[in-house]
This record gives sequence, C-alpha cells and structure tokens, in this order.
Amino acid sequence: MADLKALAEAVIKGDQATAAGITKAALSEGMAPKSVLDEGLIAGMEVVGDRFKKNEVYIPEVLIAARAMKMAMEVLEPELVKAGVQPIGRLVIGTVQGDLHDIGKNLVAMMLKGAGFEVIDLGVDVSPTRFVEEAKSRNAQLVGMSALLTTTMPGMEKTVKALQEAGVTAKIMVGGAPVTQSFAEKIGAQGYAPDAASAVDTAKGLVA
Ligand code: B1M
Repeated sequence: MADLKALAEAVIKGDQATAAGITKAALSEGMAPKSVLDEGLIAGMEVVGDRFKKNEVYIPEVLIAARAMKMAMEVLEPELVKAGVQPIGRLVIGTVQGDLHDIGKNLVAMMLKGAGFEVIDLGVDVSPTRFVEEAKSRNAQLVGMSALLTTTMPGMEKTVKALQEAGVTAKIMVGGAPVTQSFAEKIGAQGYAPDAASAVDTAKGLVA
C-alpha cells in the first residue's frame, strides 16, 4: 500500500524521483487521486510553507520541494482531471508591465499550485490589457500581480483600474518587495501578501 506520509516527506525533502514513484504506485493501487493530492502532495507543501514562514527553511528548499511536487503533479494531473476534481480556485498571475523580475512570482505560483489552486501564469511584463483579457477568458476568481521595482508599481494601479473598467469581478492580490499592505489598499486590491507562504493564506481567504 503506497504511503502518503512518505509522499509528503518526499515533497518536503524535494526528492523528485520518490515523489513521482509513490504517486504512480498509489494510483496503480487504485487510491483516489484527491487523497494522493490532499494527504500527500498538499500536506507536504503545507509543511514547507509553514517552515518558510518561520524562517526554518529558505527559498532554495522551497524551490526544490516545489519541483518535486511538480514531478508528482505531472503523474497525478491527468487522473485528477478524469476524476473531475475541482481546484480550490482559479488564479491568473503575472509580473506587471515593464518588470522582468519573476523569481518571487514563480515561487508564489508554485505555492498556490501546491495548495490546490489552478494557476495560469502569464509571465513577466504583463500589460493591463493582457491581465483583463486573460482574467475574462479564463474566468479567473483571482488576479495576482507582482512588482519588484518602485517604477513598475504604478502598473498595478493601472491594472486594477483596467480590470474594474472591464467589469472583471475577480479579486485582486498584489505582492513583491516594494509593495505594502497600505499600497494594496490605496490602489483597491483586496489582498496583499509579503511572501509566498502568506500568499496561500491570502488567496484562500479571498476565494472563501
Ligand atoms: Co533587479 N532590482 N533589476 N534584477 N533585482 C532589484 C529588485 C533591486 C531592489 C536591486 C537593488 O537595487 N538593490 C532594484 C529595485 C530598486 C527599486 O526599484 N526599489 C532592482 C533594479 C534597479 C533592477 C534593474 C532596473 C537594474 C538595471 O538594469 N539597472 C533591472 C530591471 C529590469 C526590469 O525588470 N525591467 C533589474 C534586473 C534584474 C535581473 C534581470 C538581473 C534579475 C531578475 C531575474 C529574474 O527575476 N528572473 C534581478 C534580480 C535577481 C534582483 C534582486 C537581486 C533579487 C530579486 C529576487 O528575485 N528576490 C533584487 C534585489 C534584492 O531583492 N535583494 C533586485 C527573491 C524573491 C524570492 O523575492 O521577488 O521579493 P521577491 O518575492 C517574494 C515576495 O516579495 C513575495 O513573495 C516572494 C517569495 O517570498 N511576492 C509576492 C512576490 N510577488 C508576489 C505576488 C503576490 C504575493 C507575494 O501576490 C500576487
């Protein structure tokens, strides 16, 4: 019988081969894909997120864990689709126009995937128009924006306005080193998170 605690542990350690191997074994034994996701992969990423918040692990460990989760997800995803398992929310995320920094945004995207969100990553240098188009066409519940430059932060405000003008009802969350809670409130974003682990809590709160 595949051991889901060992699967969670493989994610925590970033052991890609073991994570993918236990996932395959669990599915071939007929285990429900949702249990493999919740009790194995998400459980493991939750531990990593908690340790990251407490500064017990750092960015490299989170990236390594996220890669192990990604390997296992490649095995699991087709089975989740077949089983009709719904994500807990759908989020469109990108780094705002003029800004090419994506390490933090990628980390946030990975943590949100790890928490069970469907994440549509638009990459970097994303214009307000593109955020609007993608949020609409993907029927997103959340729009996430990242900015690392003080000069690109105004792009967040422009995007919030463009989303509002287009009638997009998705909740908006923002983050990035120069971004603060008060800036988020000022531009009309409903959510702010200082780091990738808190971004999961913020996103869950916004779709609840
Ligand atoms: Co640039 N850069 N950079 N840079 N760069 C900074 C940001 C800077 C602070 C360095 C400095 O001067 N000390 C400075 C900005 C100053 C300012 O505006 N206040 C700066 C500058 C000036 C520039 C250029 C203009 C340099 C130049 O060309 N003259 C240029 C701009 C290019 C452009 O974007 N148009 C530039 C270029 C680059 C590189 C391409 C070389 C590279 C980016 C590579 C890449 O991302 N693929 C780079 C890097 C690596 C940095 C530093 C060193 C590191 C940024 C990073 O990845 N941090 C940075 C200095 C520093 O921070 N020490 C710097 C790690 C990452 C995990 O943290 O992104 O903050 P962070 O993400 C965190 C949180 O902020 C939060 O969660 C993440 C994980 O915990 N978070 C969110 C992020 N997004 C979120 C979204 C959310 C919620 C939370 O909800 C949606």
